[in-house]
Formats: sequence, structure tokens, C-alpha cells
Amino acid sequence: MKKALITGITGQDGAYLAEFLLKKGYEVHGVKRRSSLFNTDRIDHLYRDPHETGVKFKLYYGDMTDSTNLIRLVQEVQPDEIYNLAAQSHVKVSFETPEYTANADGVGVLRLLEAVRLLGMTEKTRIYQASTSELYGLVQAVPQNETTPFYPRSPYAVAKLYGYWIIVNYREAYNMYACNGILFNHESPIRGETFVTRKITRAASKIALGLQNCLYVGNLLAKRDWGHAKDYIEAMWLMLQQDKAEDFVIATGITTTVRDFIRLSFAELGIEIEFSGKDEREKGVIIDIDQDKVTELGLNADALRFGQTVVKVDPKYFRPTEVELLIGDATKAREKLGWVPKYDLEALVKDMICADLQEVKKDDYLRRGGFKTLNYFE
Ligand code: NDP
Ligand code: GDR
Repeated sequence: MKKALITGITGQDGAYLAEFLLKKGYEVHGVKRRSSLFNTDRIDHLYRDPHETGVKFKLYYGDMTDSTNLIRLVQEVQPDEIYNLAAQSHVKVSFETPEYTANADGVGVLRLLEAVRLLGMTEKTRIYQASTSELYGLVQAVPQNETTPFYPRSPYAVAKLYGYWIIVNYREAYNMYACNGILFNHESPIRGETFVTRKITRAASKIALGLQNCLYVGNLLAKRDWGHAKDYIEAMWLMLQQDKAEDFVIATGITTTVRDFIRLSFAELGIEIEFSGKDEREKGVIIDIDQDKVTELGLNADALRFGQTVVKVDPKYFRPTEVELLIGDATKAREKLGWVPKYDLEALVKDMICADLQEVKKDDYLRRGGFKTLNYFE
């Protein structure tokens, strides 16, 4: 039975990957951070009481900024495969916490590589590094593939650039099986709520139910190559099953503006949005409502009206330096790994809207029932 160690197991990708590897028969060991509130929502369904026999899913406290912790964990688990998914992964937040981001996302990768090397496990343990399309940053060429030059545009991307190169360096210097997955944006119903797609699908669901008036966003013109996280974690695993460690771009090859993602999300709810105005004054207004869909989905018809402004720009979401255009070329992954995504953008939006609508309805139902109004400080 193979053993996998996943850092960042409580995140979007960590949760999907853990489930995927357990289904493949792996023993899965995950690193979670200590926090004052539970942070394991995404993986609670995988948890089993460790007192039972045959438990194949184990969690440990750890942090990418703590070398001794990582060395001890690698020694204890003796993993065949390590998936390094842990990171301060929010680009905008990295401008506010640049030093921490460099430490966790950049030097953290080195700590993990050193743990494997110092423990003499370079021949046993294969390492996947969560590299990113943010490395391309300021557009040098499109579509972006494994040979496109990097030009990072945020403290996050600069930290990930270090992570990328230290993986390449340890592969060449110590003959380690270490590889970078240069993954373009991938989303899902369990995507963090402050990333733009999830922010949009949650807000659209709330607006459609009359629980929120307006969605405030930043740059509507940014273009991203959005895929589904379920497809992308499979590519991570494939990268560690090859004869030779190599780096791969994982992307759909289709790029969409933030503005169009908003349009598609509202359309999924039967609400047509038209944008007008320029720059900070741009806004999105309802121009049509599909009443059959409103009934079918159980939306709040009274809360929706023609001409209602449901999207506005708030410059506080602008970034000091922006990545305007990402579009990936995953030809190498298709040819060498046989990787082909199953979800297209429409299927992704549908999946996210469907899940958020259900979740928002559930929260509202509980709130109305008085279950969420407890105030511990009264
Ligand atoms: P998430 O933000 O959902 O998850 C990040 C995970 O890292 C969480 O489990 C988080 O813990 C953990 N973490 C953060 N800081 C530390 C630290 N210092 N030590 C240990 N763990 C830490 O990210 P995703 O799942 O979306 O992404 C996974 C990885 O892939 C990240 O490295 C990200 O940068 C990279 N990536 C993501 C892409 C995407 O579109 N999703 C595209 C390309 C790369 P906690 O839950 O406690 O916060
Ligand atoms: P990104 O994802 O920066 O590409 O990083 P995010 O969803 O945060 O932003 C995508 C684009 O949308 C624009 N935008 C907004 N973004 C957020 N978060 N909130 C807003 O209100 C908003 N309005 C417009 C952004 O400016 C940007 O252009 C993600 C992360 O998962 C990284 O960890 C990963 O490496 C990359 O994807 C690939």
C-alpha cells in the first residue's frame, strides 16, 4: 500500500486529492495547521476514529515555516509520495503579508526538499510541487506552456518562483523525483470564498434569494483559464506516476473575463445581466428574468426586478500589480500523461451555482428557524 503525505490537506485541492488517493487504495497522511476554530470542514467526511482498526487517513499538526516539524513528519510517515499543496495562496493577501508568504510558499518548499534529502529518502520519495500560472504574470506570450518565460507580478508569484526553481534544482543536483505542476486557476464548490469565482457564485445565489443586494468586485477585465479542481488533482497524481520527473502545464486552453464569469453565473439562475459604464463606474444591471427558472429553482421573485444594479466595482479589490491574461497550453500533459479535463466552463459554473444555491438556502432556513441567532456575548 502506497503512502502519501499531503501538505495543505484542509484546502480545496488537498481535500479532493485526499479523497482521490484513498479511493486508489493509498494510506493518506495530511498536515493541518493548528487554529482556534475547526479548519477541517472540507475533509471531515474522510475522518475516521483513529481508535478503529485499518484507518487509512491520518492528520498531523504542522506548518511549512517549521523545519523540525517537517523533518519529523517525513521521518514518521515515510511517504512514497509528497504533495506540497500548502501555501498562503491568495494573491491579493500576499501584498499585505509578503514576508510570511515568501517564508511559507518559497522557503517552505526548500524545507520539505531538505527533509527528504537529510533523511536519505531521495530514492524512495517522489515530490509534487503546487506551482502556478501566476509565474507567467506579465504576459510574455500566449498561450502559456512549459517553455514560456516567467514574469511574476505579486509577492505570492515571486515566492512560488523560488519554489519552482528549487524543485528543478534539487531534481538536477540530487537526482530527486521532484516535479512542478504549473496549474492554471481551478475552482469548485469548495473553493475558498474570497477567490473571485466562489465570491461570484455565492453572491449570485444570495442575490437570487433576496439575501444580498449587490456584488462588489475589482478588475472585471482580468482573463483567467478556469478549470475544475476535480480534474486538476488527477493531473497531480499522474505527474508522480511517470518514469521520469518533469514539469507540466495543466489548463483548459480557454480564457474568460471576470465579467463573463459573472454573466454566466447569473444566467445559470435565469437572470440576465448587462454591463455598462467604464472602469470604476462599471456596473451590472438585470435586464431579463426567466420566470420559469425562478420558480423551478425556488428563487425569491419579489426580490428581483428589471434595472436592479447587482454588480458594482470597488477599487479596494484592485491589486498593485495585476495579471491581466492567462491562457494555458496543456499539450504536453495531454500527450505524455493522457490528461484531458472532463469539465468545461459551463459545467464548472453549473456545479458551483448548484452547490452554493443549496448552501445559501440551508443557511437561510436555519437562520429563520432561529438556529444561527445565538449570540455568545449577550
Ligand atoms: P487553499 O488556499 O484552498 O489551501 C491552502 C492550504 O494550505 C490550506 O490547507 C491551508 O491551511 C494550508 N496552509 C497555508 N499556509 C500554510 C502553512 N504555513 N503551513 C501549512 N499549511 C498551510 O489553496 P488551493 O487548494 O486552491 O491550492 C493548493 C495549492 O495549489 C496552493 O499551494 C496554491 O498556491 C496552489 N495553486 C492553486 C491554484 C488554484 O487555482 N486553486 C492554481 C495553481 C496553484 P488552512 O486551511 O489552515 O488555511
Ligand atoms: P488569482 O485568483 O489571483 O488568479 O489566484 P482570484 O480568484 O483571487 O482572482 C482572479 C482575478 O479576478 C480579479 N478580481 C477579483 N479577485 C478577487 N479575489 N476578488 C474580487 O473581488 C475580484 N474582482 C476581480 C483579480 O484581480 C484577478 O485578476 C488564484 C489562486 O488560487 C492562486 O493561489 C493560484 O496560484 C492562481 O489562481 C492560479
